[in-house]
Amino acid sequence: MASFNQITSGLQLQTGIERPSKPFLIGIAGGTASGKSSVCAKIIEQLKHIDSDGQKVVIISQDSFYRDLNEEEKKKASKGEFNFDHPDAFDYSRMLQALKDLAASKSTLIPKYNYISCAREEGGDLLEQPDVIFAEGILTFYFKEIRDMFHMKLFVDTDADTRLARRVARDVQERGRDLEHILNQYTTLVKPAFEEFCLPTKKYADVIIPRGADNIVAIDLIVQHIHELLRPSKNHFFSLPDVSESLYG
Ligand code: UZR
Ligand code: MG
Repeated sequence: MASFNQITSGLQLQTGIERPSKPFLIGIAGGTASGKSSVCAKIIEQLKHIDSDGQKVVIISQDSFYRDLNEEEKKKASKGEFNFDHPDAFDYSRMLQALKDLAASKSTLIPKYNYISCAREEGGDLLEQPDVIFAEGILTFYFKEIRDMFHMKLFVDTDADTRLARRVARDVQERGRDLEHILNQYTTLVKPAFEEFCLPTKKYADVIIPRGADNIVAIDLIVQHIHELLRPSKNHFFSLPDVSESLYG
């Protein structure tokens, strides 16, 4: 397997290559287990069907940008006492840099995060000049510099009980946790952090999607809109229509 350094040095060779048009960045936020990844997957699936130009579409997850923990923090994490829902848990500058690279049509290396060991794995995924980037995560709209990079912002608004039910199932099946640990972490850390840091970012969304991936009408409308924006014949790819003009003009 290639080491981190080998991949990053490959990356440096790549980073000088510029594409003529800029990629389109879509941010997707929402509480834990709200269905952010499923909404992205459904939008991408539908876009594939109607887009004959074959745009290169990728999803990046804020979870990939959890920062490395020190020994004390690792001990806390193993007891379910480290707050992964707090903005400080993320390597904000690394995520910003990755988005800046992609926005400038440069390749970038996305780190790989392991939920079971709660640590970054060696290497990462090299993303090469996508046309459309979906960036999803609980706090994607929290950091202003990251938030301001998105051409479109979606907030997935799923009821808290539905989210908790899904979170329990997912953490047991995929992340090897027991019920007591999950519920304790949810009530002491996940829920308060959602209310303090994630929910207030809903106001930045262009579109709020109730019920998440089940909301096929909202997803249809968003797909149509993205398709329109991406059509090569349209000049407003990067200058979205002026709202005041379209409302009152
Ligand atoms: P989504 N998370 C973990 O459970 N373990 C980790 O090592 C890293 C993250 C959780 C995190 C957050 N919180 O609620 C969730 N905790 O992943 C975000 N505790 O992922 O948006 O897919 O639910
Ligand atoms: Mg997720």
